[in-house]
Amino acid sequence: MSRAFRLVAASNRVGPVKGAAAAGGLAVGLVDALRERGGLWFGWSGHVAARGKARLRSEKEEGMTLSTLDLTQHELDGYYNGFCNNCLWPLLHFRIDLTQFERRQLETYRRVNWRFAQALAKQLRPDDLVWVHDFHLIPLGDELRRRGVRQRIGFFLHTPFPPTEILCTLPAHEELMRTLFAYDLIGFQTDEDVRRFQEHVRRAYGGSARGGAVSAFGREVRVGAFPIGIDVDQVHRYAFTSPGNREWSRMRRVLRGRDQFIGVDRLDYSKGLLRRMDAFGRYLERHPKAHGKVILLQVAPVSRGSLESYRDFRRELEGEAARINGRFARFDWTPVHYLNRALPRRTLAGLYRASRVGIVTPMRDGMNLVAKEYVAAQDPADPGVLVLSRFAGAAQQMDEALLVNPYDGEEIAGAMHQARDMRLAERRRRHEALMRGLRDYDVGRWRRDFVAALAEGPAWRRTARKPR
Ligand code: ADQ
Repeated sequence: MSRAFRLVAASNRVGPVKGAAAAGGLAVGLVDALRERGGLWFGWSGHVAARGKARLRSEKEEGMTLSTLDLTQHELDGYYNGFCNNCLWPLLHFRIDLTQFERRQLETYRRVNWRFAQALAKQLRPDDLVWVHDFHLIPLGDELRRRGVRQRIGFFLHTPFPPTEILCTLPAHEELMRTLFAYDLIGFQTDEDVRRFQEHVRRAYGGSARGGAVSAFGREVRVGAFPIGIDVDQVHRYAFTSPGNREWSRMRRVLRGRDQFIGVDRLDYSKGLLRRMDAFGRYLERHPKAHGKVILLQVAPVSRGSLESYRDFRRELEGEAARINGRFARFDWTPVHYLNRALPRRTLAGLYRASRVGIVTPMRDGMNLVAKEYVAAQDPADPGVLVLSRFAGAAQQMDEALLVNPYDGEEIAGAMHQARDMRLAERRRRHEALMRGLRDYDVGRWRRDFVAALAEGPAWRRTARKPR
C-alpha cells in the first residue's frame, strides 16, 4: 500500500481480541488487520446503561485500541432488536413477510448511528482509513461526513443485497440508501449483490452505474465484490490437533461406524433448518437401508432469543426434530441429534471432520462461513462431501459442492444420498478443487483487497451534479 495509515473499524459489537480465533467470523479477519496497524475498533460495548449513564470506554489490547459505547434499553429496543433485527435483517434476506417497519425504530436507529458518529469522529486522525461493517451501521458514514470527517470511509455489507422490488417495500428505503453515498467504497459479498445494488440505484433513484462506480444523489461511490473467507490452515489445524482431534476420535467411537451428517448454524430462520430437517425425514423415508446407519447432528445455538419470530421458529424446529425421531427412532438409534448451544471452535472443527456430509442449506445467506469451515476441516485423504444451498453467497465460489435448491426437500434428500454414496476418487477431486478456492480467497485476502481498494481509489468528494 502506498501510504501509511491507521485502520479504524466500526461494527455493532467489538471484539473479542484475545479469543478472536475462537470466536471466528468477522473477529478473525479484523483483529489481524488492526493489530498490524495499531488500529482502533469502535462499536457498542454490549452493556445497557440507564439514560444519562451511558459510558464511552477506551482500552488498549494487543497494540490496538478498543472504544465502546453503552446503549440505553430504549436504544437497544429500537435500534438493535427493532430496526436491525426485526426490519433490516429479514428484508435483506428477502423475507418481506417477516419485515416489520416502525418509523420510531428507524428514528432510534438513526439516533444511535448519530451517537456513534459523535463519539467516533472525535477519535479520528487525519491519516485514518475507516471501515464500517454491516447493516447496523449503514448511516454511520453519512453521520461522520456531517461532522466534517473527510477521511476515506468504506462500508462492507455482510448480508445479501436484495432485489429492488423487495427493497422498495421498505417505506424509508430512499432515506437509508442515500446515506450509503457518503462512503468512498461499498463492498458486497458477491457479484450478484453488486449487480442488484446497481440495478436498484438505477431503477429506484434514476442513478447510473459504470464499471465499479455508481452515481446517484449527486455523489459517486465505488462498489465491488469482496467475498469473505476463513483462515484455512487454522481450521484445519483445529481439526487435526487436540482438543479438536480428541473430539474427533471421541465422536468416531460414539458413531460406531455410522455416518454423520452435520449442520451448524445460528438458530435463525434464514438458515433453512426446518426444510433441512424435513429433507432428512424424506431421505430416511426413501432409504430404509440407511436406518440405524446415519444420524443428523444439528448444532444450533440460540440467537436473538428475545424476539418473538425467533422463539416461534425455535419451537417449530424442535417440533420437527421430535417428529422425525418419533417416527424413525429405534431403541438403539436416534436419527436427529440436536444441540442447542454454541461449541468451542476447536470442538466444532473435530465434529466437522468426523462428519461424512456437511449440510449447509440456508434459504439466503450473505456468504456462509460454515460451508468453508466444513471443507477446511476435512481429511484430504478421505474427505466428506458438502451439500450447499445455491442461495448462499458461498455457492458462487464453491461449484464443486453438491449445490441444491433449499426450497426443494426432494433435491436436498437426493443430494444427501448422493453425498453419502460418493466414491473416494470423486470426493477427493471435489475436495481438492474446493480447497484451492478457499486458499485463493481466504480471510487475509478479503481484508487486504478491501483495505487496498479503499486506500488506493480517488478520495471522497462531492460530485458537481446537483442532487435530485
Ligand atoms: P452468520 O449469519 O453468523 O454471519 P456464518 O457465515 O455461517 O453466518 O458464520 C457463523 C460463524 O459462527 C461461523 O464461523 C461458525 O463456525 C460459527 N458458529 C455457528 N454455529 C456455531 C456453534 N454452534 N458454536 C460455535 N460457533 C458457531 C454473517 C452473515 C453471513 C456471512 C458472515 C461473515 O449472515 O452470510 O458469511 O456474516 O460475513
